[in-house]
Amino acid sequence: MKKRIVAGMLVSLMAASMVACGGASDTASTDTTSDTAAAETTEDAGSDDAAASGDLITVGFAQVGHESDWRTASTNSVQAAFSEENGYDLQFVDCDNDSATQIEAVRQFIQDDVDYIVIDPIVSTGWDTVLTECEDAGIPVIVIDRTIDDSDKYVSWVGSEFMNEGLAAGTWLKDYAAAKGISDLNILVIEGSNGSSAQIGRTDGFKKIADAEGWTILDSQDGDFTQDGGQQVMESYCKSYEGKFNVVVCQNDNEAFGAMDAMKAAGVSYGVDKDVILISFDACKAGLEYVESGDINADFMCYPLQGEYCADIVQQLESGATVAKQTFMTEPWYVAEDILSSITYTNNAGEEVTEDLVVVTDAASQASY
Ligand code: GZL
Repeated sequence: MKKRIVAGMLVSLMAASMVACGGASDTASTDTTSDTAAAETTEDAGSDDAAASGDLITVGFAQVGHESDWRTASTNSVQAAFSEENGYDLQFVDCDNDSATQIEAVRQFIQDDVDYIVIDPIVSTGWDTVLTECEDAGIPVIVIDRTIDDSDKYVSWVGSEFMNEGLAAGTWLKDYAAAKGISDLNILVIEGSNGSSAQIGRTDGFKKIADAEGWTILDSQDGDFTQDGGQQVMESYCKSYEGKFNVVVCQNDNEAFGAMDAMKAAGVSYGVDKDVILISFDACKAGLEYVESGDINADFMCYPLQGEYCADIVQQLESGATVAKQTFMTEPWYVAEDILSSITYTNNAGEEVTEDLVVVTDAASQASY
């Protein structure tokens, strides 16, 4: 029986708002695999009488850090979903982009005997040992956002298909350059935090198109998903590749903000019909405002508001339902100009997909996170 903190006030758990297994909203789709074992594990936790007693469900959340606008939106989403009035006692740890700190946080959650553990893994490997410890302790683990690639000892994952984000960006650049009559593409990439599944997927997806098209990627360095990182890498690029590049790919908006500052200081223009085509990922509000102004040519959304999906999974487990092993966010691709209406590419599942491009309006940028 898991220890639960009796609520200071009568709490109404979210069972009624629970999403049935396989249910998908307009920003998510689930795969067919499900995980019954975890539901049984949770039933063993005595969840049947918890709701009756109004106990809070204790959730330990080991968050990547606070490196970007995306991360802030992600943290706010999880904290809102796992609030006390929603029936939770959320133990939140900002792991400051440090993997050792993150593993330590998970071990502390085990010692604290929380009911559930939520992890946004800074890097995708090095997880099997501590996930085995969670399994041995009978604590279900839910992974959000980035993926864990060296262990499947978790109940469910909610996040994005990063490879498709990279494939979409490369496909858009191919079609955009053709439409603009630009035949020679010399590309600089500012990658996200090395070893994160977001960095791996966006890098590999974009490179697949680049290799197929014979593009030259002059350099690809780690900007750590931060504005400072993007600025420092771009300052170095402006010196090393002065006059030799006409495309910059930043693997998140905060890196793009830093890269813009560096290019401006170096006298390099960027955006629609400028020296450099600027591509970004995340599509946060500030990023889309730059797309709307034409400073960023295209911004590939990565949807951060995953807290409600994660809480729905907890509620499904609390009620003994089976849960989908994976829930994918569905994400629009934003562009500054309406010269292309859609892109068609073979996605990471081997399916040929055609996806609309969204020309950013004030409504779209202000509606973003
Ligand atoms: C992607 C997420 C990445 C964002 C960055 O899902 O993990 O980390 O793209 C964030 O903005 O820092």
